[in-house]
Amino acid sequence: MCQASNDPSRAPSPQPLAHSPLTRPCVQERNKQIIVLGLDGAGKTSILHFLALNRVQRSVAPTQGFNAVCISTQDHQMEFLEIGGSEPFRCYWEMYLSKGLLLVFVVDSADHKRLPEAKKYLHQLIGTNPVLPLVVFANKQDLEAAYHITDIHEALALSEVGNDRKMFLFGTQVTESCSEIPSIMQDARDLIAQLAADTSDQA
Ligand code: G3D
Ligand code: MG
Repeated sequence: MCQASNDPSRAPSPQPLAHSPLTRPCVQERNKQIIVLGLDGAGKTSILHFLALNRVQRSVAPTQGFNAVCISTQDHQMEFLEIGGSEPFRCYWEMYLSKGLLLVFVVDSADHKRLPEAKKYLHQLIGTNPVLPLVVFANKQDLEAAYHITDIHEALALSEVGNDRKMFLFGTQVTESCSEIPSIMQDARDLIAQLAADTSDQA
């Protein structure tokens, strides 16, 4: 399915093949995307919907391809590009990451078995750029089996992401009990907006 080349200029155009009718790509921000990656089922789409709509959207279908979501804050408009996390889509990750402003990486904190796999992909990805900012969401913190963020930090070897990289880790949950956007989501959104603006200024 993936093209053989890793040359980003030859990467397929990021068509939002699957996005909720409630969320939309930005009109003009196409070349300034925040790339959202992580294994299938980690909660990438749920987090994006939550950040965009300030509420939980149930019945999220697995992302088949790309999911572009525009999120506006007071000062910024940000386009997030989620790429499907299942095997056939992972070979696209690196191509799009090379054009991204920063990487948002989502893990299911209760999926202990697949954390080594998530770690492997994460380190492959960030190995391609020593300064690309990284924001990790240790999601599904509501689940009883969820690892605490300190354990996620260790499981993903986040101390090894490089001294020149800005790296942040948030413990999150996207559940119906969140009637209002929790402050951690608000903080994450503000931080991502700031990082994206800084990286964009430097480009
Ligand atoms: P993905 O985009 O990373 O593939 P999704 O993941 O956002 O599609 O979410 C996969 C499943 O996990 C969805 O459930 C979603 O509702 C659920 N989920 C997402 N975030 C959380 C969370 O913080 N806590 C819990 N308990 N579940 C979460 P379904 O049942 O639709 O597969
Ligand atoms: Mg998805």
